[in-house]
Amino acid sequence: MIDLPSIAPYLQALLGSNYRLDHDYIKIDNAAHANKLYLHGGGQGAGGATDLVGPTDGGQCYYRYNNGKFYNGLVAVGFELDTVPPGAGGFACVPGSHKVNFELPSDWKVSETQDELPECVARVEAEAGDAIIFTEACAHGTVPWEGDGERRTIFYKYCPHAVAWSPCYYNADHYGDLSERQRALLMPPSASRKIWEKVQTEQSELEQLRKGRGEAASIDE
Ligand SMILES: O=C(O)CCC(=O)C(=O)O
Repeated sequence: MIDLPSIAPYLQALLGSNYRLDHDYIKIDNAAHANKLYLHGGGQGAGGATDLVGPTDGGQCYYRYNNGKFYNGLVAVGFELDTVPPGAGGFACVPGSHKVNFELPSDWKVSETQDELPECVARVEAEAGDAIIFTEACAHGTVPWEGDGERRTIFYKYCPHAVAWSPCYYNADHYGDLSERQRALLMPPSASRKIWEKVQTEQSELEQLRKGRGEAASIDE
């Protein structure tokens, strides 16, 4: 799931070839969890000082297009496990907001019910099995759930290799049978993979040295 051939070309176009999986989670929307819509993210600091993802100066939620290439601080892939019919709820965003240079008006950001959604919000219907790919720089959120069943969504969030959102990193050794590409996607952040490999070698040399010292100390005792 983290490196599907049908998804990878989009991630490569939006993030360049050197990207990593930063974090993942599952979200369930149903009658018991029909949360209000809180539009968050937004390009060039549009989320503003009270943004849900933290006060944004445009730094972490950036979107840029230069010399024929896209640059994004975080790109999400949401796999819908259930069909989200029109009017039920689900993903929504403000198209084009990844390019705006000022904060969304605060009275647009929160909608307690679907009736309150501002006109600029586009809802996205989905069939079970669809993936919704979006840049976190686009103001987005979850429409309050008013459907019959429930919506279960798996999110994978990717960023450029030098960027980190989550304070926790994956350890590829904890997952069996990974391809080289999958292992590379799970690497902790660093400006280049070579730096990470060098640090790993130094760490294991250090551990060996420590072990050696420990053994020498217990012989002395
Ligand atoms: O429910 C959704 O698809 C929106 C999720 C969301 O806001 C996010 O992942 O930041």
